[in-house]
This record gives sequence, C-alpha cells and structure tokens, in this order.
Amino acid sequence: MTTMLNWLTKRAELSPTQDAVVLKDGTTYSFEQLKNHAKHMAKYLMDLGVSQGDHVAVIAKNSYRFLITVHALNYVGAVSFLINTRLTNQEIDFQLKDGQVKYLLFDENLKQQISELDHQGIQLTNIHQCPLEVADISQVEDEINLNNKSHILYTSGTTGEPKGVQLTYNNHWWSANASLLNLGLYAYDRWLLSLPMFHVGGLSIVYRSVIYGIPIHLHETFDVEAIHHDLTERNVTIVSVVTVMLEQLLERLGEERYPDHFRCMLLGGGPAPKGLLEQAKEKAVPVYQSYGMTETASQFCTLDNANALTKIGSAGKPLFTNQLKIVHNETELPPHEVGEIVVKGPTVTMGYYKRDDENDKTLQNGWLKTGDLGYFDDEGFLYVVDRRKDLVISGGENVYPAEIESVLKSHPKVKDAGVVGQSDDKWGQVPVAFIVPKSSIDFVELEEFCSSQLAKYKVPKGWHKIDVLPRNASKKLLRHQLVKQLGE
Ligand code: S0N
Ligand code: AMP
Ligand code: MG
Ligand code: MG
Ligand code: MG
Repeated sequence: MTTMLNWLTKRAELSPTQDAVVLKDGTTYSFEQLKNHAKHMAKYLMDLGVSQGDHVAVIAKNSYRFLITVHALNYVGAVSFLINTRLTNQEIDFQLKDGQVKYLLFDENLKQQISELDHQGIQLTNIHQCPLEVADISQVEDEINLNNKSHILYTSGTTGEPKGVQLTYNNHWWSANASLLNLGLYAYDRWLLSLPMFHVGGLSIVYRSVIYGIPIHLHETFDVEAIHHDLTERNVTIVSVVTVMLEQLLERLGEERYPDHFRCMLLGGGPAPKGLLEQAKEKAVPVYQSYGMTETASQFCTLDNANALTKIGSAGKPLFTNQLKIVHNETELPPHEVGEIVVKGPTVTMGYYKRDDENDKTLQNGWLKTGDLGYFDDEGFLYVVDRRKDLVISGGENVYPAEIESVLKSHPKVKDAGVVGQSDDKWGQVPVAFIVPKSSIDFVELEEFCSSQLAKYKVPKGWHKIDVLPRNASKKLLRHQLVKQLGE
C-alpha cells in the first residue's frame, strides 16, 4: 500500500497563495481556498452519509463547483462516476444501475433533467447547495492510498453496451508525471481547461494542476473568442484540445500569432487531418499530437514539438513510463507493419467494472489490447491508422455503431440496420444509418426515436434505405462495404 498526502492538501501546504483557478470573468481562487472549499464540501457529503469507497455519480458542466466536487470526493475517498452531460436519461440510468451508484451530485442547471432520471434508491444532492464554510473540517482525511479507485468513467463498447473504466490515484499520478517528463514545467505555466471534466482529457488537467502547482484557466463552455483571449492576453501556456477545437481556434487566429510563452496545444481524443496540422505549422502553433484513451488516464504517446514538423501525422513515442507494441496473431511486429496497438504502464486501467470476461480478453499480464491499429516507423514513432473496431469519433465524442444499431433494430418498422461513419467538415465524422425496413418507414420518425434514447451526437445524420445489408457467411455486418457505398 502506497499512501501520500492528498495532492490538493500538499499543494496548499507548498503554494497556498498561488492561483489554483482563474475563471473567465477573472475571478481567481488560490490553492488554499480551493482546498478549504473542497474540504467543506467533503465534510458536508460525509455528514450526508457518503463514505470511503461509495459509488458517487456527478452530472455537471464545467464550473468551479464541479472542480470543488472532484476534489471533495477525493477527500471522502469515494469512487466518482463523472457522467457525460450530453447523454439522454436512458443512457445515464444505465450507468447509474450498472455502476451501483448510491449518491448523485448534480449541477443546479441540470435540475430538470435530473428529476426525470430513474433515481430510486439514489440520494440526490445539488452541488451548488453544499455550504463551503463554517464547518469543522479537521476530521477530513488528508491521506490517499494510491491503489484506491478514484473514478469509474464509462466508454461505449464494441458490443453496444457501455462499460466503466476503473482508474486509480496511481493511474492519475503517473499520467501527470509522464506528461511532465515530456512537456516539462515552467513556474509560469497556466493550463486552459475547456474540455469537459467528465472525460479524462479534462479531468487529467485537474490533477496536473495540483501536482505541478499551476493554475487552471477554467472555461465553462467552448467559447472560441474567450479561449483566444486567454491564449493571447492572459498568459496561458498550455491548452488541451480535440480536432474540432483546434480547427476553430486556428480560424480565429487568422493572421495573428500566439505570444511566445504559449508553448503547447495538446491535441488528443482522435485523429487530426494532415492539412490541419500543416495549417497549424504555418501559423507557428505548437501542436503536440497525442494518442490516448480513457483506459490510459489520458495521453499515452505524444509527439513533441521538436518532431512535429518531420513526423507530421504521427502520435509520437510512448511517454517515459509507458510501453507499446504492435501485435498480430500474438506476435510483435517490426516497424512499418500494421497491427493492434497493445499498451502497458502505470497509467493503464486495472480493468472494466464488473466485466470479467472482457477483462480476461483485453488485459493480459498488464498489457491492454486497445483494438486500435497502428505501426511504428524506423525511429519508433507511432502512427495510428485505424481505430478500435468501427469507432466513429464526432467532435471528440465516441460513437459506437453497434450501440446505435441496437436502438434502431428495436424499432418495430426496422428489419435490419447498419451504422458507419461519414466524413464531416465540422465534426470530423458523423454516424449515418442504412436501414432495411419491415414496412414503409419515415426517417424523421426514426430520427426522433433515436433522439429519445441516444445522445444527440450519436443520432445518425444521414439515412439510407437498403434492401439487404452486406454480411459475411457468419452474418457479421461488413461495414466497410457500407462505407464504400458512401463513396468514402
Ligand atoms: C467540441 C465541443 C466543444 C462542441 O461542443 P459545443 O460547441 O459546446 O456545442 P454546444 O454548443 O453544446 O452544441 C451545439 C450543437 O452541436 C452539437 N454537438 C456538440 N458536440 C458535438 C459533437 N462532439 N459531435 C456532434 N455534435 C455535437 C450539439 O448537440 C448541438 O446540436 P444542436 O444545435 O443540433 O442542438 C464538444 O463536443 C466537446 O467538448 N468535445 C470534446 C469531448 C472530449 O473531451 N473528448 C476527448 C475524450 N477523450 C479523452 O478524454 C482521452 C484523450 C485525452 O485525454 C485528451 C484529449 C484531448 C486533449 C488532451 C488529452 C490528454 O491526453 O491530456
Ligand atoms: P476515448 O477513451 O474516448 O478517449 O477514446 C479513445 C480512442 O480514441 C482510442 O482508442 C482511439 O481509437 C482514438 N484515438 C485517440 N487518439 C488517437 C489518434 N491520435 N489517432 C487516431 N485515433 C485516436
Ligand atoms: Mg432526457
Ligand atoms: Mg457552443
Ligand atoms: Mg470518448
């Protein structure tokens, strides 16, 4: 068992007056203030009965309160389920049940939606109503056990059923340190957080901030103008983005240039078109392309800026703590041969919650089979060529065709359905559906049917009628043939 002081406690001891957070309106909170707020919230939650190891869901958009909540739950020692606010109630209900959640903490602004959830047996708490002062917080535990679970974050699965990725403090600790050993640290660093904190891309910035002792510029929404302002006027040095954000920021930048102290645009969550990376290069924007996933607690490989020009399209090398191999038929492949990306290291998940079969298949001797395909070049730089089975990424959000197909097939007028990704100028890719109807069918009706059950970004954006879906002898859907029909 390895214990440490809670990272926020330690940070507040080392740098109490340093800014922990800068909000869009300029309000700042120091690490000492953030610690006190988080401890008060922890005490309040403990008084409600929340205990160490309890499963606690949080449904919130980015805000200072959400940040406090993340730290408060660490002080309690609870296992936090950070839930994507774009999901429908049906999708959220699944996670609450599957995760055996006992408490649900929610954002004031989402009150209406929360009231419609199936929250039987789950205690609800409005995070904006937790008092942040006065209580005696001396009893709040300051030590963390690095082997304990801190989060369970759901990702959809190839079979259509979402599964919870279990992350420990150890995973976050090593992730923050692996990033540090690659990007380095300056006393004046400031990390802009506009990615949602319910995904690991946003969450990992929360931990980097307390471990490194640098401020987060916390944005509640993706507001291009406000981010541009922070990058050009407020001394931000690093920002994490997905492709669609990079695209919009470059457009806003126009002929301007970011100041010299802006040193890293960390790009993750999916592939980026070469043209966009070249455009960034022309504008002298220091893009660091990365490869990572929820299962690796954020970036696993990152292309440093020194190689950004010569290795365009590569996701770099595995970070210091990490090992990666390319495998086919249990054999490790030499450079330039494409195979499955298999990863090992202290940031890799211990497995999916309650999915023993899946864990036996994907996690062996610490090596995680990602399902993604890639190759190394002669110098050990990784190129990701295809994503885990059929995954469509729309604006950094994952869309699994199987999940949408199972909803479509449950509609009484649908005999069979196939979903694939189609290139999209704005989102990178969007899902489109091929439908074999049972009887005469109206796509508007199907669209509404999907919207009632699936997050908006998962609802097909294109619809095609088809007589029969291409399947192989064992009835497996041949999605690449559908993709061909789209002329992709
Ligand atoms: C791109 C975002 C910000 C777009 O959201 P925006 O502009 O706020 O949209 P809204 O105003 O809410 O809605 C407008 C309309 O757009 C639709 N919509 C919104 N998002 C999408 C989407 N993704 N796809 C399709 N449609 C979308 C809305 O439904 C609405 O529609 P209408 O008008 O019809 O009602 C937002 O999508 C966003 O935040 N995306 C990023 C999500 C994310 O965090 N992805 C990363 C996940 N991966 C990881 O966390 C692991 C990798 C990682 O750790 C990492 C990632 C990036 C950078 C660094 C790292 C790292 O390793 O550290
Ligand atoms: P998530 O857990 O939601 O971040 O999804 C992770 C998945 O995104 C990975 O398994 C990959 O399929 C995909 N992905 C991440 N980084 C890249 C990249 N650089 N290029 C292509 N796909 C990526
Ligand atoms: Mg709803
Ligand atoms: Mg918007
Ligand atoms: Mg995702």
